[in-house]
Amino acid sequence: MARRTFKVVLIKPSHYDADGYVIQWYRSFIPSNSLASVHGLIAECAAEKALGPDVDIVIEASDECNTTIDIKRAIRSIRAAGSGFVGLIGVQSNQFPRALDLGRQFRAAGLTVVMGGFHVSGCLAMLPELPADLKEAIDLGITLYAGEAEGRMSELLRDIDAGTLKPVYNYMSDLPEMAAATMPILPRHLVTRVAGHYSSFDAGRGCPFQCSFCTIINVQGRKSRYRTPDDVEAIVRLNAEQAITRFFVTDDNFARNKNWEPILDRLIELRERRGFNIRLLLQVDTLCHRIPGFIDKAARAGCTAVFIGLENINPESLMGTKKRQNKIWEYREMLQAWKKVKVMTYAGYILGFPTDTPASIARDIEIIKRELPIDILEFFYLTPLPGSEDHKKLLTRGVPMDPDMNKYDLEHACTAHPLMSKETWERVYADAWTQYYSDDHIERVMRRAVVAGINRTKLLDSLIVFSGAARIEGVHPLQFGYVRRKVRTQRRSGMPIVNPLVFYPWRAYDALRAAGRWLRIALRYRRILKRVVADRDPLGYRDEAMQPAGGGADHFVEAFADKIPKTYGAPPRRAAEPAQPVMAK
Ligand code: B12
Ligand code: SF4
Repeated sequence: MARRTFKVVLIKPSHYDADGYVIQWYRSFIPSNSLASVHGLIAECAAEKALGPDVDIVIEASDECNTTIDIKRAIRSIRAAGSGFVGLIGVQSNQFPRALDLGRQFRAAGLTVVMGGFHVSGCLAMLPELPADLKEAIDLGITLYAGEAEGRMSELLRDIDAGTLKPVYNYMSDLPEMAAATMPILPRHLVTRVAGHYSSFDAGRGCPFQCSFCTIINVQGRKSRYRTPDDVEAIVRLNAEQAITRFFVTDDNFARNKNWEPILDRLIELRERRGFNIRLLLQVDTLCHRIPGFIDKAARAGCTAVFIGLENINPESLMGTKKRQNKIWEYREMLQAWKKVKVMTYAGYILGFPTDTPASIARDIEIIKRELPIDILEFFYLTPLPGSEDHKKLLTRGVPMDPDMNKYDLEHACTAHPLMSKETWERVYADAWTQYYSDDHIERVMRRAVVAGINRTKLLDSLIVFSGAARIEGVHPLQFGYVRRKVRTQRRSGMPIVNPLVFYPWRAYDALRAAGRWLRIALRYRRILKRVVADRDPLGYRDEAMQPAGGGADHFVEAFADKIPKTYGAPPRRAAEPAQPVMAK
């Protein structure tokens, strides 16, 4: 039989900005683990000759956050091969409209298109019937893939090749084992499109907690599944062969991965005995400091930064969303424990819990600045993400939610708030960034970092990005990248393609204005750092957040004393001091 090629074009879609242009950068900030996972699975099918010995499976993968997709070229390449398909990878709800626009163009050219990711999986997991947007995709002839593809990718490829593809594949009730699962891996030329050349892997999936705003538990399950230390070592070695040793470990809560210790031990061994220059970004919970040895081992394994879902400091809000595991009286100790091992902390903070008001939010941010030694704070709207319990409840009760999925990016108000109008909530979100990233607080964070011995240049870069992304570029830092691109012809369907004579002058002005604003922030923060370092005794700096936890020093615990639940280890419940609203400066 003659040899033939089966061409696979994998695209991780981005989403649209307010003007309808694709959010895209010359270099993105964080790698896509969904793309690495699906790429790894198809590369395995290629190596195993899943479509027969005479068929070469050829993959071309792109992350739209850092690459402009040449749709015509992709169509030509699949047509030239004679067989193949387009995979729309890891499509989140906010990326669904963009994914649909891409899918529509490939379907118009008669190509096979398969879409997977959290929007499809979350909707199929939680909703009694397919929502209208998923029905639209099926009507266009796009196949929907719900659930994880480990152990079953070759089946899909064979269906495509044989022309027996189904409209929907639903594996939501069959979560694959992670031990010895296929490795997520991307070739070096794709990893280098991410700033700092970070790649990614998930050492486990699933989370035991039950936060009502979270989709993860309903898609990946509440039982943790995890890779073995051998698997993780193999992923690290495979990447190291292509000179990649920095990783974002995407477990939503690595501290709850039952294999965390042997995995970290193995990474420590690679780092300390075998000379691997490993760097890790981890996501952890607020109780990780209670796990003996966890923080020390994470630091020794190369962890330089952690993402922590702080979510809120008001116990009432945390209880309301079933985030019972977050105990505010532990926050300071936990943050100090990371500081002690020189690891930078990024904390997520959600705005718009039912009891939040502009005054309470402003007060709480001021308390955080003063009393918690957080380096970077990032804000999100409380959002009913499809796939979450919150979304399902609102839908069942008929509560209106924004029908535009492009807005489900945690940067838009998607449903009504009981105490704040949409406009007020939006103002509160914008003000939160300004309030936290005030110059006096930047100085405070840098002073604390100098005392802790945290890498100053890295911290300065992060402070610049997190301070400017939402305010200058209008995008959340998690979607940020370096050097913004806006492609005139890749606009949201239904929005007009602007005449080049209008578009390019507008774009030049837009880019120059943003560059000027970035430069101003960068210079200002550099001056602050210089001042901090030039201080006569920078190591002698002390403030409230650096005082030992407990012992009457954490005033914010007192402020919320009457709301603290009666659980084990909680400080005694008593009437709270009436908290004075502190307005943003
Ligand atoms: C790492 C991560 C990021 C990274 C990288 C994105 C990525 N997808 O890799 C960054 C930091 C950039 C990011 C950003 C955001 N993220 Co995010 N992120 C995650 C996280 C923690 C892990 C993603 C992952 O790697 N999962 C593992 C992979 C393997 O699972 P998967 O994508 O479902 O893919 C499997 C299957 O679905 C299937 N599959 C997927 N695609 C395809 C395609 C085909 C053809 C086939 C056959 C199969 C298939 O096979 C895969 C392997 O089994 C998830 C939570 C989670 N636990 O998954 C949130 C999550 C995906 N993010 C979410 C959100 C909301 C965002 C943001 C909007 C804001 C934010 N606060 O994080 C931004 C969006 C910006 C952007 N451009 O992506 C939500 C999405 C919810 C939803 N309903 O859409 C999640 C679920 C977390 C949550 N809060 O609930 N994120
Ligand atoms: S928000 Fe985090 S801690 Fe809560 S259920 Fe989801 S993954 Fe687990």
